[in-house]
Amino acid sequence: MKPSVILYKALPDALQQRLEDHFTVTRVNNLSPETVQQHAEAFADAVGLLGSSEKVDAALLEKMPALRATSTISVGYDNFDVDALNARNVVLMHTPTVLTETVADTLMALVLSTARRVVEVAERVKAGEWTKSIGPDWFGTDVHGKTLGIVGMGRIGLALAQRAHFGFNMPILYNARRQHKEAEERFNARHCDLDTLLQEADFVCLILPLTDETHHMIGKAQFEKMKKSAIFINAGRGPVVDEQALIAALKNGEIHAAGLDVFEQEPLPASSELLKQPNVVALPHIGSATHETRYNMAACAVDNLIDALQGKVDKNCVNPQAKP
Ligand code: 8YV
Repeated sequence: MKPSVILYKALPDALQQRLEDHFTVTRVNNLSPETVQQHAEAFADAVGLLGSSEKVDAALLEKMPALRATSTISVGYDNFDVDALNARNVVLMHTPTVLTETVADTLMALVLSTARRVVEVAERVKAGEWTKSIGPDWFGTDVHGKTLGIVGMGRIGLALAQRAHFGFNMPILYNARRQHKEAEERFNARHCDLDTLLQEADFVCLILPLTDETHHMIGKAQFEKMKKSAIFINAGRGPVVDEQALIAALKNGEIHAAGLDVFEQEPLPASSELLKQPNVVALPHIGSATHETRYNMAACAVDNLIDALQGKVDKNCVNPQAKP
């Protein structure tokens, strides 16, 4: 008999097959209490859990006494209660490397589209507003040669620094808990405290995970320190930013523009004030959303689950001490 797992996200056929080669798979649409109730026996028997974005907390783990490994199709895992997993010796696997370059591309897209007002002017062309010539009201600001501030120098920050340094000749400031030798040696990045970065950067790019420490780390006081010409970019997690303070900073002209892939509430409500600001580019959390990368993330997550349930937690494991 194959061990049982719960799958709560659609997988490409080949990956679903790979999973089924190893496990008896129960496919559910979500992890709501109703779904768990409906499939109570499968949840009780499952040794593995695979999917993304849903909350995995102590209440769910109560219903899954046999669980030994969870595998998320994402690098972020703020939706998991890691303490609750540790208390039950359940490992959590994630996909930290396969999406790095794609998310860095998305960050660069936000930098370019906000500075050059790509979305706004393209919409004006579609609306038939392009007459014979265009004037300064269509102009943006330069990206090349401007100072890029990166808050959070992890894998994605490093990939962004590479693009900015080689592709756009941008001086780079970064704020991180530790100095990053590679970023400094390869991309000439300069480590500094957050206030210095906020004061000096033309682009402030946030690529931080959501933790108790980073929640609302950027708020009114931080926006006040930024240049009036600063462009603020966030592609980490929405709640790292106090969104009301961001809206106020945009409305009051304390910063110039914002490019956002993540929000405090997702999906972003259509009534959000952010959508009323002409100088905001809002994306629907598509940082890693390319065909290639989403496939690779799902493949990595399937392999991670297979590995974890064979006791292999030497890579991609958040809490290897909870060895199953
Ligand atoms: C995922 C992400 O697309 O990996 C992450 O942490 O935010 C995105 O790449 C998202 O979690 C949905 O799977």
